Amino acid sequence: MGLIQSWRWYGPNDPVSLWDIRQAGATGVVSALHQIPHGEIWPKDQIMERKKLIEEARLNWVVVESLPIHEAIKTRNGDCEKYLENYRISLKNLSACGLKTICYNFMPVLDWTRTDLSFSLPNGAKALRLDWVELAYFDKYILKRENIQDAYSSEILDELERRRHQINQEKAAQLEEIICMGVPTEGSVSVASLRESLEIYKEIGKDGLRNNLAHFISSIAAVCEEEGIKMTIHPDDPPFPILGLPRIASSLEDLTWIVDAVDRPFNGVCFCTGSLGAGESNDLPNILEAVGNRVYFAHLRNVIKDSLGNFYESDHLDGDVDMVKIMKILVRLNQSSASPIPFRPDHGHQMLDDLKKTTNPGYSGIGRLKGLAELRGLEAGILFGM
Ligand code: DNO
Repeated sequence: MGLIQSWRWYGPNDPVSLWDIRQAGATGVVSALHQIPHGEIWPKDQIMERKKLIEEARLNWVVVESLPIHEAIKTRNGDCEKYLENYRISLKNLSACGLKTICYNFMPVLDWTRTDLSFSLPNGAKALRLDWVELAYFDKYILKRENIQDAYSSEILDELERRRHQINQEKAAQLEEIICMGVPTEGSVSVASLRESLEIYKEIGKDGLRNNLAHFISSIAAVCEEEGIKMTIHPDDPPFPILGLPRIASSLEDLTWIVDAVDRPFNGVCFCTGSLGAGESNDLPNILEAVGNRVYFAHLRNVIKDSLGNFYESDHLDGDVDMVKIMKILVRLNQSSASPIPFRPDHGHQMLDDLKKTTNPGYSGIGRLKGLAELRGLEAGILFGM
């Protein structure tokens, strides 16, 4: 039994079509109803409509990514119970439509964060990149957060002083747009609301956020177990506290804390090699071995870091993540899993004809096709050699 080779599809507005996905060789689709505001109930008819579109192209909707967690749940404010109830209803509706694997994240306010969405590689392709100096620039001069010196190394702060005059207004506006962007189709946050959220999360801190996550998982446990749903938490991307926001899904210690907090099989992990791979001290094969029996979904991509911790997204098989080792472990986990584990090439370079197109950042067709082709070749080679 092989892994399910999958592909993220943003829905009918995605410039990459379902037929492109079929041509790329994926069989599974990972999708979400991005048009529904965070926290609102996903109605059965809209879920079925999406499912029908996917099945008409003879593909299977294998993972819901994401069923987003409303901020009221993350911060456990007065509206928390209302949104938990909505979440449970959405889960039941998804399950009634046959959707049983759900991906979510518990990152405060912002989903993944980068500072450059078109970093030029030596071969002319473009990649996503995070530059700590640019992030510190946003933090200090746009967000205007005070006392940021503890949040960055002295090398980064020195570099910031050296480089800050090179960052003109246009570059600063671009940085603000990129950092405040969440999932493109779900809208951005404003700097003002980000400031307010920072205050709220300062009070909550890491322990508070962990407790709120445990509360969330416990509150959906009964529904997940009745319905046979598997929840998979996506790691923090990048796996460091950014802009003073607490992080709780960044390391081996975090992920084991999460699976132990509600020690039931439904409480699982989306193993994202690119997110975890950006962490200096993360040993990915070790993490995958440790939480492997709870990994029900994988995002496979690679990163190359420099000595300051800056990183860019590299070719899927070529970077700091030992993808061969990871794939070997995944193939083994898959052999002992009750149902096949879906993986998707997570992000791809903007390359060839896609350099002339606008796609969702990281989600070009050709770059991901290349990633999928390499990854499925790797899997086949491992299976063949077994
Ligand atoms: C980025 C994605 C994330 C991911 C969510 C899961 O490209 O990996 O946006 O979908 O964090 O909730």
